[in-house]
Amino acid sequence: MSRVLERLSFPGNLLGEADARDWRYYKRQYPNRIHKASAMKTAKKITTNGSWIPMAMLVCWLQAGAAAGLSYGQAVVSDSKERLGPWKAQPALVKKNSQRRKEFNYQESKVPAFRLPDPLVSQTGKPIVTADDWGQVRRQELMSLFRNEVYGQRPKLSYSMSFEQVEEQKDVWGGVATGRSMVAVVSIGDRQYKFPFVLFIPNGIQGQVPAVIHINNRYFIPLEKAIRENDPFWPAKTIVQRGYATASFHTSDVDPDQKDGYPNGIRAFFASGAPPTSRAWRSLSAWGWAASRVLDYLEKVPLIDASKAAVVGHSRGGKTSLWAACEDPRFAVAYSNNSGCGGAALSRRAFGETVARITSSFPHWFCEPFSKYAQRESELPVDQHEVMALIAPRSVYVASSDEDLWADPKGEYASLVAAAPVFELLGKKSITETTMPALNTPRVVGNTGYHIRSGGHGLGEADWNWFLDFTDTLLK
Ligand code: GTR
Repeated sequence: MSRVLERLSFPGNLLGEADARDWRYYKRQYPNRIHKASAMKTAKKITTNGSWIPMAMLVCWLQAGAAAGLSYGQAVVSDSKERLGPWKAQPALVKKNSQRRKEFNYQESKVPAFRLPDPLVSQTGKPIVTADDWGQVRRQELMSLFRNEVYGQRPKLSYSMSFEQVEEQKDVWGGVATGRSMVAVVSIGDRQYKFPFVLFIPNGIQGQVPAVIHINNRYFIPLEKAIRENDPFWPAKTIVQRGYATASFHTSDVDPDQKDGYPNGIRAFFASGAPPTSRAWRSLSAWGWAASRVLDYLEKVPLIDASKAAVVGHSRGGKTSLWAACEDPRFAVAYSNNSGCGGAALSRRAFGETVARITSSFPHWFCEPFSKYAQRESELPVDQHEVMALIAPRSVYVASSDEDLWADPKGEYASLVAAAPVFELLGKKSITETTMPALNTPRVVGNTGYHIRSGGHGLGEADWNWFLDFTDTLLK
C-alpha cells in the first residue's frame, strides 16, 4: 500500500473565554493541582465553523501540491465552497504559521519523502500473513520496539491496588446518576501512592453499562464541580445521559507533568526514588497505566461492563490514551483528540511538532532513546500507524481540528489509514479511504473513526458527541 501525500498545516492554541474562567477557578480552588503551562497550552477555542493518491504496495509518501496564502485572523471559513470538499489546511493558517515559526514545517511541499515501516513484515523480514503470526510474533516485536524506543518500559515490580470511596451522591442530576469521589491506592510493601478520581454511574438502567475513562491533562475536576457544571473537557452529565458510566483523573496526580516532577510521581514510587533508567517508562506511559488502574476499579462495579470501556484523552492525554490501549488489551476503544506528535501523527512527516521539539520541550514524556531520532525520523524502527495497529482488532477513533496544524491533522489521519492492513488481517473493517473527509463530517468504518472539527486545539462537546456516536455502534 503506498501513497503520495498532499499538503496542509498549523497550530492554534487560543485561550477561550470558558478556559480562562476555568483556569482561574481551579487556580483558586486547587493551587497544587494546576500546572499553568499545561492549562494554558491546552486551552481550546471552538469557533465555527488534502488528500493523497494511492500507488502500489507499501507506503511511500511523497509530496505534491502547495499552499497559497491569505491572511490569518479572518481565516476561518475563508472559502466555504472549498471547505465542503476533503479537508485541506487553510492557506492563511499555513502562511501565518510558516512565518511565525520558521524552524517548523507547515507546508505539504516540504514534507520529506519517506517509507513507513510495514506493520505486516517482521523484523527478520518475514511476511505476517495470519492472525496468529500477528499476535505471537509481530505484535510482541512492535510492543518491544515502542517500549524500548518511544514510551519506555513499565516496571515489573508487583504491587497491589485498593480503592477508597471518599464520598457518594446517589441522586445526581435529579436521580440520573450516582457520583463517587474515589482514591486509588497503590501499595508496595508498606508504602503507598494515592491518586484521586471521580466516577459517575447512570441510575435505573437495566443490565450493565459501558464506560468511558477520561485522562484529564488540564485540571482535576472534583465531584461537586462535575455535578454543577457540564465542563466540555469532561462533560460527565452528557456522557451519562448517553448511557455510559464515566470516570476521570488528573495526569499530574499520577506523575507530575513537569520536567523535574519525577521525585513526586508514581515512577519514583516504583523505583524507590532511584533515577529512571534510559528505557524506563516516562509520564505518558505512567498516565496510561493509571487509566488501567481506574479500569481495575470499574471491573469491580457490578453495574458497569468493564469489557466495554473506552479510554479518552486530549493532546498529551490523547498520546496517552493510544499507548494505554496498546499496553492494556482490556480497553475496547481508544480515542485520541488532537494528539499529534508521539500520538496519532506520523513522526516521519516531520510536520508541525517534531521529534526534536517534543523530546526537548517535554523530556519526561518519552524514554531517552526517542530523542535520538530527532531529524532522523526515517531511522525510527516504528511509526505511529503501528500504535493504531497495536490496538486492532479493538477500536480506535482519531480526532483532529482544523486550526491545530501543529498536531498535523493529515499525519493523524494518514496513520489511521496506514493501520488498515492489520485490521483487515484480524478480520475487522477500518477506514481505507486515503482522501480526508470534509470538515465537521465524521467518517466511521467498522472499528475506526475520524473527524476533523472546525476551530483550534481543544476537546469539546462536538468531539464528544461524534465520539459517542461511534462508541454507540460498538459498545451498545
Ligand atoms: C502542545 C504540545 C503537544 C501537545 C499539547 C498539549 O504544546 O506541543 O505535544 O501534547 O501541547 O498536551 O497540550
